[in-house]
Amino acid sequence: MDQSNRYANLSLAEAELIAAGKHILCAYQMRPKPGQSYLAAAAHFAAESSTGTNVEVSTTDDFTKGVDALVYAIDETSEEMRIAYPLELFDRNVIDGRMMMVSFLTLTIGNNQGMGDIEYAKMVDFWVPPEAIRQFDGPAMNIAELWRILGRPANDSGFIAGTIIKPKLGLRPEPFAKAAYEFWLGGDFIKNDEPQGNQVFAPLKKTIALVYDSMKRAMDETGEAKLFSMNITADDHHEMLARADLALETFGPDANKLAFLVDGYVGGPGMVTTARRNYPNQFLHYHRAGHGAVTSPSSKRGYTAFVLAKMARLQGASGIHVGTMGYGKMEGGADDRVIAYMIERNQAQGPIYFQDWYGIKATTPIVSGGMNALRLPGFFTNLGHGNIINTAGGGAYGHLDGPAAGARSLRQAYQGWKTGADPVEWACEHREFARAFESFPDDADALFPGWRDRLLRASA
Ligand code: CAP
Ligand code: MG
Repeated sequence: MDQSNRYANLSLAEAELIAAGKHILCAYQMRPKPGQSYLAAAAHFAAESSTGTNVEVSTTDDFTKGVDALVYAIDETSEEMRIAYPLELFDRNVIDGRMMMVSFLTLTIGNNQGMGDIEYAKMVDFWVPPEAIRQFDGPAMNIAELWRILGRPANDSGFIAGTIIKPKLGLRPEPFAKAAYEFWLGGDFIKNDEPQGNQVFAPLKKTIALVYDSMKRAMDETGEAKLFSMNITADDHHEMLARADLALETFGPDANKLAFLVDGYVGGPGMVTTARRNYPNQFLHYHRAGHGAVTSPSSKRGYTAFVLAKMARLQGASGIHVGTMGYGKMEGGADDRVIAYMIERNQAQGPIYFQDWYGIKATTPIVSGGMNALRLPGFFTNLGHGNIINTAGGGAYGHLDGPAAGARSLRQAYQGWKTGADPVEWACEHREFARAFESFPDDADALFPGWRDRLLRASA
């Protein structure tokens, strides 16, 4: 059934929709199944994503039609489709009237992901009007709070050297806490790896107490504040709260040095909001494990990593993993810097829409995945700054001289980049950075050909 006379209006001007601010606009890459008219398939997509189904129903009235989602632009050649969703469509909390991310997803990336007449559709960008931005929680805090705790100015205070306790699983409490202590002797920030929690071989109650002891000893020995991002991911809301409360009680006077990590993609919007609303004084660390199932360029459905990050800022993530923009081990490319710009700036141009965030707090880019000191300089140059949290697991625990040296090599990589120094020259004067070349020789050969002769000459 061709519903384009109801669910499409190609005369709608995007600029007017933006000026009016009464719709959330979504841009998709969409291909209909063979034999379908592009516009008819798009209209059916909009119907299924708002007020309709595959047939007319007798209960529809004029009000219903007034809140139809409308296809307002299509380009069959580039397979682009843009839909305007009236704000009235989205569910609101009964407790405080605010909007919820799960409703945005249920409508815009819901049933429309499995329709019989749609080959595939993937959201590549969306635009949120001021009214809707005000209706989401947004971040309670971000890297500025962490810089303050680290004793730095709250603006433009640069790189936070972090790691992930590795191996990913299999450490009992004592070796886990030892690994944390050793990194903290040289670095700032440690996160649980995304699956680490309350495994039977590392009961959280014992582990978190030992981790806090490690933090205190490292702070005493270095004279520096340290940060720990603890995983509170769990199916049960009450389990999340139990883990967070246990950690806050354990850290006591150092509770401000505790961030809470949530595996936000697999956990879903509810889990993110549980952390955001119950612990607004803790940095909310959004780990996106699993996102590749929909965000990978090989996936033609779902939404992109850019869309995921934008949703995370609306929901109130203090920081979210943005990938390594082609410099690490995960999928991604240099242009992914737009993901960082969209979450850290008050205004930014996305792939389709220009978004003004109207002053809500930024979400901090967290850069992780195969990173080490050698890969950082190119990353910083591509991004244009180092106001990020970097978590390098292999890059710290794979350093030949141990985690503390690995941590120092990360810090030195940033310091060298800030000065504009040639990395190999910088290595001649900075031992831990130099030893990263020997720790990760394949990277060194690929990134800095001829480094051995230059380093060895300098040390001769
Ligand atoms: C990195 C990491 C991170 C991924 C997340 C891992 O470890 O801990 O979870 O990088 O990817 O488990 O692989 P390494 P992203 O530093 O040892 O690679 O940040 O792209 O979501
Ligand atoms: Mg991990």
